[in-house]
Amino acid sequence: MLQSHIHQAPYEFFYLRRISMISGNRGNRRENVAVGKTASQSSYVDTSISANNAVDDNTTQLSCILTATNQSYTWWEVDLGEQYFIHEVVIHFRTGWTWRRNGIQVYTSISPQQSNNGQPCGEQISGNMDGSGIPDVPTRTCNVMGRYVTLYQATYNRGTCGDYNCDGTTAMDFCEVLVMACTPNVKYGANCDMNCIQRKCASSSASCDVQTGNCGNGGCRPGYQGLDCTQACASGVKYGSNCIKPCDDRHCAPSGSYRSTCPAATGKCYWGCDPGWKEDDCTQACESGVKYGSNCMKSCDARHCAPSGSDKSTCPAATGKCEWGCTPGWKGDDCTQGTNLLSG
Ligand SMILES: [Ca+2]
Repeated sequence: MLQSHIHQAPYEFFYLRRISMISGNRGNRRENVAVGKTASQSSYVDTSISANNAVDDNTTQLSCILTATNQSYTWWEVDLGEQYFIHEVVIHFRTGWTWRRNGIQVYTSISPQQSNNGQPCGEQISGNMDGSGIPDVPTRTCNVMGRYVTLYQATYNRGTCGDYNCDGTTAMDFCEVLVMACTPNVKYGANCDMNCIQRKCASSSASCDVQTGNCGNGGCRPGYQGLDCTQACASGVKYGSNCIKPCDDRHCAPSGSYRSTCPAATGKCYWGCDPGWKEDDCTQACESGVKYGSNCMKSCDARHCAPSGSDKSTCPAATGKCEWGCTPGWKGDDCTQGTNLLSG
């Protein structure tokens, strides 16, 4: 079997060695975070064919890797340099060497593995030992945080051509491994299809959790809720930041028979507040004994209430009504109308 490798090398590697120096289209797949990272592998047939050929942004047949044949297992691993929320891994196999596919398992991990101990991404690449039934570009879904991506192969394979060229054993032979991750602070979600910029976070500089889009402690802009603040408040039911304020808790003044609507952001009452309440959403009571009336515009001290003995009248927030009537010269429930003015 060793003999066959020696014969095999010139035939198989001429193109790989020559083309591996050609640079790829770096930068045009912003979410493939494997491009340009550092790869290693368990064994080589020719060490001049770099493990990095599978992360050089060239998916063609002209820049590939090959682990050695006649091993009990082989692995290839890329270090992404930092942790990413890895959505999926896409493998571009060499199309002429299909018997080096069956049984490969994709793993992710936080620390280097170089084995089969990582977190599996979906099912094994599986079909027949000659590779029939296995696509040229399979995809495996991970949806997990990871820094390392490992392809591991311990399945003995063989092609059907009948000579040494069809020895597969546990060798792997692929041209590119794409590690599709959400671009940090740009996209989020399992499919990387959510845009951080479309969230309604309270702070424009809020972080963007790569899995959930969580806006962080700052919460949501008024009128929105949810971890990623993309869900509007239930119309006419809740309002405000994170939609925690019930519309029914407001004390809006009606306009005739019309009740105010409940704007999701502010909850503002269109026609002001019921007497005894203030602020745009009429949820704050007048300061007790100091102000009263609609929107708390009237001062308790400006009334001319008659005392009862040494007791001064209280100041009901809604009406400001004097309990024991007015001092001479004044009238009205809150004793703010001068009788002299009317008689003059
Ligand atoms: Ca490549």
